Amino acid sequence: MATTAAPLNYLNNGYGAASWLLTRDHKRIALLYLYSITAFFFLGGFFALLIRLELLTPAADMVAPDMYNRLFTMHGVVMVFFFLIPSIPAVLGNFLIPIMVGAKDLAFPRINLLSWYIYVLGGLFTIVAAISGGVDTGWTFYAPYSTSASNSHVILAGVGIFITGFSSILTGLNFIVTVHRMRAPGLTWFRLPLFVWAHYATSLIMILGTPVIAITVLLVAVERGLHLGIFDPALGGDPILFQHLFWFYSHPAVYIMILPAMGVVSELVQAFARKNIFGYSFVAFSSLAIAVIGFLVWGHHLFVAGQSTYAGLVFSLISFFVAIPSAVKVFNWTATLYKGSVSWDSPMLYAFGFIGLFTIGGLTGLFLATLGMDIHMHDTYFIIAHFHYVMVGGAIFGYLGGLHYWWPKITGRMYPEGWAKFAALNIFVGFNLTFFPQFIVGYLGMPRRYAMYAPEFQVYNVLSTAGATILGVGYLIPMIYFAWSLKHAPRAGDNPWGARGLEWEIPSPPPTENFTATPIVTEGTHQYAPSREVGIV
Ligand code: HEM
Ligand SMILES: [Cu+2]
Repeated sequence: MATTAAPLNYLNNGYGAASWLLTRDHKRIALLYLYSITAFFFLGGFFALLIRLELLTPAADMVAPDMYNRLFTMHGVVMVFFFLIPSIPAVLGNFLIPIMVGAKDLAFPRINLLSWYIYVLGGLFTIVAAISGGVDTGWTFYAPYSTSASNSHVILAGVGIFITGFSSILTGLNFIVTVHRMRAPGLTWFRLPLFVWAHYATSLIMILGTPVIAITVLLVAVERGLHLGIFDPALGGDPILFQHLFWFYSHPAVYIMILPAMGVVSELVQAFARKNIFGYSFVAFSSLAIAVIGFLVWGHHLFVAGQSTYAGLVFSLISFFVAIPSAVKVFNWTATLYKGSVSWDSPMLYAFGFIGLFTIGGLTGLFLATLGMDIHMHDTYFIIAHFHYVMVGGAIFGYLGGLHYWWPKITGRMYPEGWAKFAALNIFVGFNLTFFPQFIVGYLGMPRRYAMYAPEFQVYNVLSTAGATILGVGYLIPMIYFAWSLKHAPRAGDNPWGARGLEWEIPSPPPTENFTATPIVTEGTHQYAPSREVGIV
């Protein structure tokens, strides 16, 4: 095979469908995920486009209200369960974690492949649900509407989410075992890259939280199909129980989305400021703290659901605590930048975007966690703006930053930096134009989830739709230059950024088994300067 100049790597080591569809190489599986989540991203984006077009005018004139309900539900379901939750862990985590710990693969390569198939199967159910008319309950599936009243494809979509949940659980399991058991000699816990710490914490949430959402959507399906009284009061059930179960997973799930992005930003800040992270152990432990405290705050979604005021106060207080480890990260990134020799390469632009936008998203989360404020703002566009600042401004910026940073490693090619900077700017401007007006219009009282609205809100909605158009173009540009780069861009070399870390010490693209010899680690893997090591393990 390897007769030509190109050395054997994971990409040219076997061609043909079977070598991909039956692969056990974590790097190939990462690419399988990359293709499939990208497809879901554009499907979810298509629904978003239709939502924004409908909202250009106050009347429900493009689609009927019932269709509108299906559009925003499918948008949420696809983006949350099939794009954001798998995005960074399944693509970048899968590709990088074994390399970052100095291993040949994840602990369970076959289970890794299985988790991709499970993901695809769950996705197919959801696509069938979408094609046959969609779901109209909102991504939150609130009962008893979902169990009794809705006549859309709740069971089909619910089963799709149930199945996909197992993919998440298996990925988390694989990461945890890999980090515990597969670290190279000398790679102690406190020498691990922060990207690995963030994924470790995320994996804990995946394993402990996902079973709860899985059983909850299954119970909705069971109640719908068999009329057992679980959530519907007319059958003797309790709808508030549904909300507790749903948010017990879905609040921690927001950290499944944001923690890996924080892991990416920690790497980017170090690489492009050429400095060791400020307060390594604080940043590492703040991931764990977020994972743990994140499980205790779900009640902030139930402030107006009939939960007792006392419970509301307690959940409000604990929600403030969860902001502390998030703030620790933001402060430590900022302190790392201080006096660093910062270069403004495109991945770093996303990191800067993340830091600013996540801060806005997190702080508005605190507004909402304030009991009295939330009573005014609940179910308005303020909520939509809040969570898009964290999910898009945070998670997607982290994902794109990471994809740009590691693209040369993954493919062996650079991408056109000028276009990359332009796209990053485009996305930043488009994003803010889309979602900032929603804070205002939400505060003014525009409720979420309606196809029509009062005419005085139109100007904000026109701004949002204009922004969404710019944002959409911004997302298409990287698609084009990434595809173009595969054949036409210059070769990247092993370490184009001059960055530290085991992944930059092996060839690009990496060989199938990552390392020719097991690396022996003698210092923190991401040391840009000699520094005191923390902890001895
Ligand atoms: C500083 C930490 C955060 C706090 C204190 C916080 C607080 C809140 C509160 C109180 C709500 C409920 C508002 C309501 O419905 O009345 C909410 C909604 C939401 N938040 Fe956050 N949040 C935080 C971070 C995040 C992050 C990091 C994400 C995602 C990556 C996120 C995603 C969401 C989503 C998706 C919703 C709306 C769910 C829905 O009703 O559809 N939040 N947040
Ligand atoms: Cu929450």
